[in-house]
Amino acid sequence: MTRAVLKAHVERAVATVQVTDIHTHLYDPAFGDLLLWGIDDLLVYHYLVAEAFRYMEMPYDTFWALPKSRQAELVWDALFLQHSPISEACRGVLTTLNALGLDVKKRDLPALRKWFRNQKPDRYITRCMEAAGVREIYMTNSPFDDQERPVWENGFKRDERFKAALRIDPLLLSWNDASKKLAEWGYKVSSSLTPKTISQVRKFLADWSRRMDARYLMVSLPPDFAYPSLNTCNRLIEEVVLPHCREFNLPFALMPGVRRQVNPQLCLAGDGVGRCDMMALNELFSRHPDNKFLVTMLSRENQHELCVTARKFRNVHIFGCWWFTNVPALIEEMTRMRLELVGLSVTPQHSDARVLDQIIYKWKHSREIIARVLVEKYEQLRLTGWRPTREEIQRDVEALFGNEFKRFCGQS
Ligand code: FIX
Ligand code: ZN
Repeated sequence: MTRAVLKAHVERAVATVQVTDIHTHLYDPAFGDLLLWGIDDLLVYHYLVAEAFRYMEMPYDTFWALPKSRQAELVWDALFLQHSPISEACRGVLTTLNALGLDVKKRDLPALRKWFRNQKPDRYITRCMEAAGVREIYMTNSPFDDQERPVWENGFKRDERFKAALRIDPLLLSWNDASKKLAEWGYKVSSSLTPKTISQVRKFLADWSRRMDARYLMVSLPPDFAYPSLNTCNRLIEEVVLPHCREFNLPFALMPGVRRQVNPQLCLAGDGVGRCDMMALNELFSRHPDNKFLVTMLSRENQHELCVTARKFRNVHIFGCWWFTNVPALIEEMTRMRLELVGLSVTPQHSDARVLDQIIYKWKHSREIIARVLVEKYEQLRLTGWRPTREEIQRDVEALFGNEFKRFCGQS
Protein backbone atom coordinates (compact mmCIF):
# COMPACT_ATOMS: atom_id res chain seq x y z
CA MET A 1 0.00 0.00 0.00
CA THR A 2 1.52 3.34 -0.99
CA ARG A 3 1.41 6.30 1.33
CA ALA A 4 -1.39 7.88 -0.70
CA VAL A 5 -3.50 4.70 -0.71
CA LEU A 6 -3.02 4.24 3.02
CA LYS A 7 -4.08 7.83 3.63
CA ALA A 8 -7.16 7.40 1.46
CA HIS A 9 -8.19 4.19 3.30
CA VAL A 10 -7.83 5.79 6.71
CA GLU A 11 -9.68 8.94 5.71
CA ARG A 12 -12.47 6.96 4.15
CA ALA A 13 -12.82 4.64 7.14
CA VAL A 14 -13.02 7.60 9.55
CA ALA A 15 -15.36 9.61 7.33
CA THR A 16 -17.84 6.76 6.95
CA VAL A 17 -17.75 4.90 10.27
CA GLN A 18 -21.09 4.86 12.08
CA VAL A 19 -20.56 6.48 15.47
CA THR A 20 -21.80 5.51 18.90
CA ASP A 21 -22.05 8.91 20.59
CA ILE A 22 -21.50 7.93 24.22
CA HIS A 23 -22.36 11.20 25.97
CA THR A 24 -24.87 13.84 24.87
CA HIS A 25 -27.63 15.91 26.41
CA LEU A 26 -30.12 14.89 23.72
CA TYR A 27 -33.36 13.05 24.37
CA ASP A 28 -35.43 10.27 22.90
CA PRO A 29 -38.18 12.01 20.84
CA ALA A 30 -40.73 10.76 23.38
CA PHE A 31 -39.45 13.54 25.67
CA GLY A 32 -40.98 16.14 23.31
CA ASP A 33 -39.68 19.64 23.85
CA LEU A 34 -36.73 18.41 25.91
CA LEU A 35 -35.09 17.42 22.64
CA LEU A 36 -33.78 20.76 21.36
CA TRP A 37 -33.16 21.43 17.67
CA GLY A 38 -33.23 24.26 15.13
CA ILE A 39 -31.52 27.57 14.54
CA ASP A 40 -32.65 29.41 17.67
CA ASP A 41 -31.52 26.61 19.96
CA LEU A 42 -28.24 26.40 18.06
CA LEU A 43 -27.69 30.12 18.66
CA VAL A 44 -28.55 30.15 22.36
CA TYR A 45 -26.24 27.17 23.08
CA HIS A 46 -24.45 28.15 26.28
CA TYR A 47 -21.04 27.98 24.59
CA LEU A 48 -22.21 30.83 22.30
CA VAL A 49 -23.97 32.79 25.02
CA ALA A 50 -20.73 32.93 27.04
CA GLU A 51 -18.91 34.26 23.97
CA ALA A 52 -21.64 36.77 23.09
CA PHE A 53 -21.57 38.30 26.57
CA ARG A 54 -17.96 39.28 25.96
CA TYR A 55 -19.26 41.82 23.44
CA MET A 56 -22.70 42.69 24.83
CA GLU A 57 -23.09 45.36 27.45
CA MET A 58 -26.63 44.66 28.57
CA PRO A 59 -27.15 43.40 32.14
CA TYR A 60 -27.23 39.61 32.41
CA ASP A 61 -30.75 39.61 33.85
CA THR A 62 -32.08 41.67 30.96
CA PHE A 63 -30.78 39.09 28.52
CA TRP A 64 -32.24 36.14 30.44
CA ALA A 65 -35.65 37.82 30.66
CA LEU A 66 -35.92 37.97 26.86
CA PRO A 67 -37.70 35.31 24.81
CA LYS A 68 -35.43 32.71 23.21
CA SER A 69 -35.90 34.16 19.72
CA ARG A 70 -34.66 37.57 20.87
CA GLN A 71 -31.70 36.05 22.69
CA ALA A 72 -30.85 34.18 19.50
CA GLU A 73 -30.95 37.43 17.51
CA LEU A 74 -28.60 39.13 19.95
CA VAL A 75 -26.13 36.25 19.78
CA TRP A 76 -26.38 36.22 15.96
CA ASP A 77 -25.70 39.94 15.87
CA ALA A 78 -22.78 39.88 18.32
CA LEU A 79 -21.04 36.75 17.06
CA PHE A 80 -21.92 36.47 13.38
CA LEU A 81 -22.61 40.02 12.15
CA GLN A 82 -20.48 42.32 14.30
CA HIS A 83 -17.50 39.93 14.25
CA SER A 84 -16.40 37.03 12.09
CA PRO A 85 -17.57 33.74 13.62
CA ILE A 86 -14.20 32.04 14.00
CA SER A 87 -14.55 30.44 17.43
CA GLU A 88 -15.15 26.68 17.41
CA ALA A 89 -18.74 27.02 18.65
CA CYS A 90 -19.57 29.66 16.00
CA ARG A 91 -17.89 27.71 13.23
CA GLY A 92 -19.93 24.73 14.39
CA VAL A 93 -23.21 26.50 13.63
CA LEU A 94 -22.00 27.27 10.10
CA THR A 95 -20.70 23.73 9.49
CA THR A 96 -24.09 22.40 10.53
CA LEU A 97 -26.08 24.80 8.35
CA ASN A 98 -23.81 24.19 5.39
CA ALA A 99 -24.12 20.41 5.76
CA LEU A 100 -27.89 20.80 5.78
CA GLY A 101 -27.65 22.58 2.43
CA LEU A 102 -28.31 26.11 3.71
CA ASP A 103 -26.54 29.13 2.30
CA VAL A 104 -24.64 30.66 5.21
CA LYS A 105 -23.04 33.52 3.31
CA LYS A 106 -26.39 35.28 2.95
CA ARG A 107 -26.38 35.90 6.73
CA ASP A 108 -30.17 35.72 6.55
CA LEU A 109 -31.54 34.65 9.92
CA PRO A 110 -35.24 34.94 8.92
CA ALA A 111 -34.62 32.62 5.93
CA LEU A 112 -32.84 30.12 8.15
CA ARG A 113 -35.73 30.20 10.60
CA LYS A 114 -38.20 29.61 7.81
CA TRP A 115 -36.29 26.50 6.67
CA PHE A 116 -36.24 25.06 10.17
CA ARG A 117 -39.97 25.75 10.67
CA ASN A 118 -40.65 23.39 7.76
CA GLN A 119 -38.82 20.43 9.32
CA LYS A 120 -40.81 17.65 10.99
CA PRO A 121 -39.11 16.52 14.19
CA ASP A 122 -39.28 12.76 13.56
CA ARG A 123 -37.80 12.89 10.09
CA TYR A 124 -35.37 15.59 11.13
CA ILE A 125 -33.82 13.34 13.79
CA THR A 126 -33.05 10.74 11.16
CA ARG A 127 -31.72 13.40 8.82
CA CYS A 128 -29.33 14.78 11.45
CA MET A 129 -28.17 11.32 12.52
CA GLU A 130 -27.52 10.38 8.90
CA ALA A 131 -25.70 13.64 8.16
CA ALA A 132 -23.55 13.13 11.27
CA GLY A 133 -23.04 9.39 10.66
CA VAL A 134 -24.26 8.66 14.19
CA ARG A 135 -25.99 5.36 14.84
CA GLU A 136 -26.62 5.55 18.60
CA ILE A 137 -27.01 8.46 20.98
CA TYR A 138 -26.40 8.12 24.70
CA MET A 139 -28.55 10.53 26.68
CA THR A 140 -27.96 12.10 30.11
CA ASN A 141 -30.91 11.07 32.26
CA SER A 142 -31.59 12.49 35.68
CA PRO A 143 -34.38 11.30 37.98
CA PHE A 144 -33.87 14.64 39.75
CA ASP A 145 -35.01 16.57 36.67
CA ASP A 146 -38.64 17.55 37.17
CA GLN A 147 -39.38 17.67 33.45
CA GLU A 148 -37.73 14.38 32.69
CA ARG A 149 -38.82 12.24 35.65
CA PRO A 150 -42.56 12.06 34.84
CA VAL A 151 -41.86 10.87 31.30
CA TRP A 152 -39.97 7.88 32.67
CA GLU A 153 -42.58 7.26 35.35
CA ASN A 154 -45.43 7.26 32.85
CA GLY A 155 -43.51 5.00 30.48
CA PHE A 156 -43.09 5.34 26.73
CA LYS A 157 -42.05 3.34 23.71
CA ARG A 158 -38.28 3.66 23.42
CA ASP A 159 -36.57 4.80 20.25
CA GLU A 160 -33.86 2.12 19.99
CA ARG A 161 -31.30 4.65 18.76
CA PHE A 162 -31.33 6.46 22.13
CA LYS A 163 -29.65 4.80 25.13
CA ALA A 164 -29.91 5.97 28.71
CA ALA A 165 -27.19 6.99 31.16
CA LEU A 166 -28.23 7.50 34.79
CA ARG A 167 -26.92 10.87 35.98
CA ILE A 168 -26.54 11.23 39.73
CA ASP A 169 -24.82 14.56 40.47
CA PRO A 170 -27.42 15.73 43.01
CA LEU A 171 -27.22 12.44 44.92
CA LEU A 172 -23.45 12.65 45.37
CA LEU A 173 -22.92 16.41 45.51
CA SER A 174 -26.05 17.76 47.30
CA TRP A 175 -27.02 14.91 49.58
CA ASN A 176 -29.15 17.04 51.92
CA ASP A 177 -31.50 18.12 49.15
CA ALA A 178 -31.35 14.79 47.37
CA SER A 179 -32.25 12.82 50.49
CA LYS A 180 -35.36 14.97 50.94
CA LYS A 181 -36.37 14.23 47.37
CA LEU A 182 -35.87 10.50 47.84
CA ALA A 183 -38.01 10.63 50.96
CA GLU A 184 -40.74 12.48 49.00
CA TRP A 185 -40.62 9.71 46.40
CA GLY A 186 -41.26 7.05 49.05
CA TYR A 187 -37.76 5.82 49.88
CA LYS A 188 -37.19 5.42 53.63
CA VAL A 189 -34.08 7.57 53.90
CA SER A 190 -32.79 9.87 56.61
CA SER A 191 -30.13 12.53 56.19
CA SER A 192 -27.54 10.39 57.99
CA LEU A 193 -26.14 7.41 56.13
CA THR A 194 -27.56 4.63 58.32
CA PRO A 195 -27.61 1.03 57.00
CA LYS A 196 -31.33 1.46 56.25
CA THR A 197 -30.68 4.65 54.27
CA ILE A 198 -27.83 3.01 52.37
CA SER A 199 -30.02 0.11 51.33
CA GLN A 200 -32.85 2.45 50.31
CA VAL A 201 -30.54 4.56 48.15
CA ARG A 202 -29.36 1.35 46.50
CA LYS A 203 -33.00 0.52 45.85
CA PHE A 204 -33.43 3.96 44.28
CA LEU A 205 -30.51 3.30 41.93
CA ALA A 206 -31.77 -0.19 41.13
CA ASP A 207 -35.27 1.10 40.33
CA TRP A 208 -33.95 3.83 38.05
CA SER A 209 -31.31 1.67 36.37
CA ARG A 210 -34.03 -0.81 35.45
CA ARG A 211 -36.61 1.81 34.49
CA MET A 212 -34.18 3.54 32.14
CA ASP A 213 -32.29 0.43 31.05
CA ALA A 214 -29.26 2.56 31.95
CA ARG A 215 -25.96 1.68 30.25
CA TYR A 216 -23.81 3.41 32.86
CA LEU A 217 -24.04 5.73 35.87
CA MET A 218 -22.47 9.15 35.66
CA VAL A 219 -21.33 12.09 37.78
CA SER A 220 -19.37 15.28 37.20
CA LEU A 221 -16.98 16.21 40.00
CA PRO A 222 -15.39 19.45 41.24
CA PRO A 223 -11.63 20.02 40.94
CA ASP A 224 -11.20 19.53 44.70
CA PHE A 225 -12.67 16.01 44.69
CA ALA A 226 -10.78 14.09 47.37
CA TYR A 227 -10.45 10.35 47.94
CA PRO A 228 -10.30 8.61 50.33
CA SER A 229 -12.26 10.78 52.72
CA LEU A 230 -15.01 10.32 55.23
CA ASN A 231 -17.29 12.86 53.58
CA THR A 232 -20.79 12.00 52.41
CA CYS A 233 -19.88 11.97 48.72
CA ASN A 234 -17.14 9.39 49.31
CA ARG A 235 -19.34 7.26 51.52
CA LEU A 236 -22.11 7.25 48.93
CA ILE A 237 -19.66 6.26 46.22
CA GLU A 238 -18.18 3.45 48.30
CA GLU A 239 -21.26 2.12 49.98
CA VAL A 240 -23.97 2.74 47.38
CA VAL A 241 -22.81 3.56 43.86
CA LEU A 242 -19.92 1.14 43.40
CA PRO A 243 -21.70 -1.88 44.91
CA HIS A 244 -24.70 -1.05 42.72
CA CYS A 245 -22.51 -0.82 39.61
CA ARG A 246 -20.93 -4.18 40.45
CA GLU A 247 -24.30 -5.82 40.98
CA PHE A 248 -25.74 -4.46 37.71
CA ASN A 249 -22.46 -4.75 35.77
CA LEU A 250 -22.56 -1.05 34.90
CA PRO A 251 -19.58 1.27 34.48
CA PHE A 252 -19.40 4.44 36.55
CA ALA A 253 -18.56 7.48 34.40
CA LEU A 254 -16.56 10.22 36.12
CA MET A 255 -16.23 13.72 34.73
CA PRO A 256 -13.84 15.50 37.10
CA GLY A 257 -12.74 19.11 36.80
CA VAL A 258 -15.84 21.25 36.59
CA ARG A 259 -16.19 24.18 38.99
CA ARG A 260 -19.91 24.90 38.80
CA GLN A 261 -21.14 28.47 38.64
CA VAL A 262 -17.96 30.52 38.82
CA ASN A 263 -20.19 33.22 37.34
CA PRO A 264 -23.78 32.43 38.35
CA GLN A 265 -25.08 35.37 36.32
CA LEU A 266 -24.22 33.42 33.19
CA CYS A 267 -26.53 30.56 34.30
CA LEU A 268 -25.74 27.39 32.32
CA ALA A 269 -22.83 29.22 30.68
CA GLY A 270 -21.32 30.09 34.05
CA ASP A 271 -19.32 26.93 34.87
CA GLY A 272 -15.52 26.90 34.94
CA VAL A 273 -12.62 24.49 35.07
CA GLY A 274 -9.98 23.42 37.57
CA ARG A 275 -7.21 20.86 37.74
CA CYS A 276 -7.91 17.70 39.78
CA ASP A 277 -5.75 15.62 42.05
CA MET A 278 -5.03 12.54 39.94
CA MET A 279 -3.75 10.67 42.98
CA ALA A 280 -7.26 10.72 44.44
CA LEU A 281 -8.65 9.13 41.29
CA ASN A 282 -5.81 6.59 41.13
CA GLU A 283 -6.65 5.53 44.66
CA LEU A 284 -10.32 5.11 43.76
CA PHE A 285 -9.48 2.97 40.71
CA SER A 286 -6.91 0.93 42.58
CA ARG A 287 -9.22 0.09 45.48
CA HIS A 288 -12.05 -0.99 43.17
CA PRO A 289 -10.58 -3.33 40.56
CA ASP A 290 -13.98 -4.95 40.11
CA ASN A 291 -15.59 -1.68 39.07
CA LYS A 292 -15.30 -0.17 35.61
CA PHE A 293 -14.71 3.57 35.28
CA LEU A 294 -15.29 5.71 32.20
CA VAL A 295 -13.29 8.91 32.61
CA THR A 296 -13.07 12.25 30.86
CA MET A 297 -11.39 15.25 32.49
CA LEU A 298 -12.04 18.90 31.86
CA SER A 299 -8.66 20.44 32.49
CA ARG A 300 -5.97 20.27 29.83
CA GLU A 301 -3.42 19.94 32.62
CA ASN A 302 -4.91 16.59 33.72
CA GLN A 303 -4.81 14.91 30.32
CA HIS A 304 -1.31 13.44 30.44
CA GLU A 305 -1.76 12.07 33.96
CA LEU A 306 -5.05 10.53 32.89
CA CYS A 307 -3.30 8.64 30.08
CA VAL A 308 -0.72 7.34 32.53
CA THR A 309 -3.52 6.28 34.87
CA ALA A 310 -5.21 4.33 32.07
CA ARG A 311 -1.93 2.47 31.52
CA LYS A 312 -1.96 1.42 35.18
CA PHE A 313 -5.62 0.51 35.58
CA ARG A 314 -7.37 -1.64 33.00
CA ASN A 315 -10.67 -0.86 34.73
CA VAL A 316 -10.36 2.71 33.37
CA HIS A 317 -11.54 3.76 29.93
CA ILE A 318 -10.76 7.29 28.72
CA PHE A 319 -13.39 8.99 26.62
CA GLY A 320 -14.02 12.25 24.80
CA CYS A 321 -12.64 15.76 24.70
CA TRP A 322 -15.03 17.35 27.12
CA TRP A 323 -16.42 20.86 26.74
CA PHE A 324 -13.54 23.39 26.98
CA THR A 325 -11.19 20.76 25.56
CA ASN A 326 -13.50 20.19 22.58
CA VAL A 327 -11.61 22.62 20.35
CA PRO A 328 -9.42 21.55 17.41
CA ALA A 329 -6.08 22.42 19.00
CA LEU A 330 -6.78 20.31 22.09
CA ILE A 331 -8.61 17.47 20.32
CA GLU A 332 -5.54 16.99 18.17
CA GLU A 333 -3.12 17.16 21.06
CA MET A 334 -5.20 14.85 23.28
CA THR A 335 -5.94 12.32 20.55
CA ARG A 336 -2.29 12.03 19.60
CA MET A 337 -1.22 11.69 23.23
CA ARG A 338 -3.88 9.07 23.96
CA LEU A 339 -3.07 6.95 20.92
CA GLU A 340 0.62 7.15 21.73
CA LEU A 341 0.15 6.18 25.38
CA VAL A 342 -2.79 3.75 25.36
CA GLY A 343 -3.15 2.73 21.73
CA LEU A 344 -6.65 1.97 20.52
CA SER A 345 -8.16 1.26 23.95
CA VAL A 346 -9.86 4.67 24.17
CA THR A 347 -12.95 6.42 22.83
CA PRO A 348 -11.41 9.65 21.53
CA GLN A 349 -14.60 11.62 21.26
CA HIS A 350 -18.21 12.14 22.35
CA SER A 351 -20.32 15.07 21.14
CA ASP A 352 -21.87 16.44 24.35
CA ALA A 353 -24.50 17.87 21.98
CA ARG A 354 -27.32 19.72 23.70
CA VAL A 355 -29.04 20.57 20.43
CA LEU A 356 -29.67 17.74 18.00
CA ASP A 357 -28.26 19.48 14.92
CA GLN A 358 -24.91 19.94 16.73
CA ILE A 359 -24.03 16.28 16.21
CA ILE A 360 -23.39 17.21 12.57
CA TYR A 361 -20.61 19.67 13.27
CA LYS A 362 -19.19 18.04 16.36
CA TRP A 363 -18.60 14.78 14.51
CA LYS A 364 -17.50 16.38 11.25
CA HIS A 365 -14.86 18.49 12.99
CA SER A 366 -13.66 15.62 15.19
CA ARG A 367 -13.51 13.09 12.37
CA GLU A 368 -11.18 15.39 10.41
CA ILE A 369 -8.78 15.68 13.32
CA ILE A 370 -8.87 12.02 14.33
CA ALA A 371 -8.26 11.01 10.70
CA ARG A 372 -5.26 13.33 10.51
CA VAL A 373 -3.70 11.83 13.63
CA LEU A 374 -4.44 8.27 12.52
CA VAL A 375 -2.93 8.83 9.07
CA GLU A 376 0.23 10.01 10.79
CA LYS A 377 0.28 6.95 13.07
CA TYR A 378 -0.27 4.40 10.27
CA GLU A 379 2.32 6.16 8.14
CA GLN A 380 4.82 5.82 10.98
CA LEU A 381 4.02 2.08 11.06
CA ARG A 382 4.44 1.83 7.30
CA LEU A 383 7.91 3.31 7.58
CA THR A 384 8.92 0.40 9.85
CA GLY A 385 7.92 -2.10 7.18
CA TRP A 386 4.59 -2.97 8.87
CA ARG A 387 1.71 -3.02 6.40
CA PRO A 388 -1.72 -2.37 7.96
CA THR A 389 -4.43 -4.04 5.87
CA ARG A 390 -7.64 -2.34 4.88
CA GLU A 391 -9.58 -4.67 7.20
CA GLU A 392 -7.31 -3.88 10.11
CA ILE A 393 -7.76 -0.16 9.56
CA GLN A 394 -11.53 -0.59 9.45
CA ARG A 395 -11.44 -2.66 12.65
CA ASP A 396 -9.33 -0.05 14.44
CA VAL A 397 -11.53 2.86 13.38
CA GLU A 398 -14.68 1.05 14.49
CA ALA A 399 -13.00 0.42 17.83
CA LEU A 400 -12.34 4.13 18.32
CA PHE A 401 -15.84 5.22 17.39
CA GLY A 402 -17.80 2.86 19.63
CA ASN A 403 -16.67 -0.76 19.60
CA GLU A 404 -13.95 -0.36 22.20
CA PHE A 405 -16.39 1.42 24.51
CA LYS A 406 -18.83 -1.48 24.12
CA ARG A 407 -16.15 -4.08 24.70
CA PHE A 408 -15.04 -2.26 27.85
CA CYS A 409 -18.60 -2.03 29.12
CA GLY A 410 -19.25 -5.68 28.29
CA GLN A 411 -22.12 -4.57 26.09
CA SER A 412 -20.81 -5.52 22.63
O1 FIX B 1 -21.88 17.99 33.04
C1 FIX B 1 -21.95 17.79 31.83
O2 FIX B 1 -22.35 16.73 31.34
C2 FIX B 1 -21.53 18.93 30.92
O3 FIX B 1 -21.23 18.39 29.67
C3 FIX B 1 -22.59 19.96 30.85
O4 FIX B 1 -23.03 20.25 32.10
C4 FIX B 1 -22.13 21.25 30.14
O5 FIX B 1 -23.06 22.24 30.40
C5 FIX B 1 -21.99 21.05 28.68
O6 FIX B 1 -22.93 21.18 27.95
C6 FIX B 1 -20.71 20.74 28.15
O7 FIX B 1 -20.54 20.46 26.98
ZN1 ZN C 1 -22.23 16.71 29.22
